[in-house]
Amino acid sequence: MLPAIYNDIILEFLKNKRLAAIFVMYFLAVSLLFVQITQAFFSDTASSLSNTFAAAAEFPPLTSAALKINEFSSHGGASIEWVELINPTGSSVDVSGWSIEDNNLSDVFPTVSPIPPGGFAVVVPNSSSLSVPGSAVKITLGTGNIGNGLADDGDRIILKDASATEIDKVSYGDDTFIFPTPVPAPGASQSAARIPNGFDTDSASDWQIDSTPTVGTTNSL
Ligand SMILES: [Ca+2]
Ligand SMILES: [Ca+2]
Ligand SMILES: [Ca+2]
Repeated sequence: MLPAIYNDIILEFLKNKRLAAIFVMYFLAVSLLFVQITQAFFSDTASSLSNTFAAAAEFPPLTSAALKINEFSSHGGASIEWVELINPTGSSVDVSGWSIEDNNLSDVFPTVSPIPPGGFAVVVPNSSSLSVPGSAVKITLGTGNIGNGLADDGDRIILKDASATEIDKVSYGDDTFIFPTPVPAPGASQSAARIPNGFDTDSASDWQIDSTPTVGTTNSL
């Protein structure tokens, strides 16, 4: 039971519409003042007295300043292996003279067309008969395999620019050279792919096994 005085106030409220209107206006004014003081209304990042709210962490980085190794297929003989690169930048990138290496050897890229903004390239060994979409730049190595071949059980792939600066790298299977817990080794007809496309936090968790590889096109599962 409410004390009698509250009953009186409620009764007075119901009888007196003017008093009710004043109360509602007072409530709105206090609410607006609160929003103005705290700046905590419709804002991505705001401080509200002792609390801080940040929305930015929920959004992954969309682009990077450099090319990425975006997908690779390593299972089976060296002649059917391939490595996909993505250019997530807003400018064309000429990878002529860049190199790719595994746990054993480095191969220099021949002269090729620049990779357009948002475009793909596919690195294949000299003996490859892989069909690559016309929209992707095909980089056929003149020196045999990708390194000494990408081992099925585990290996590493390192991309370097023409100045031998490391641009991106990944290790998979039993090769812990780059990641302490490497990307799982793809099986027959599988690839390992960055999901989402081009996503890079320098962690093996950026990668997933894809049973329907997307050579030269956008990764998706
Ligand atoms: Ca292999
Ligand atoms: Ca190798
Ligand atoms: Ca792909």
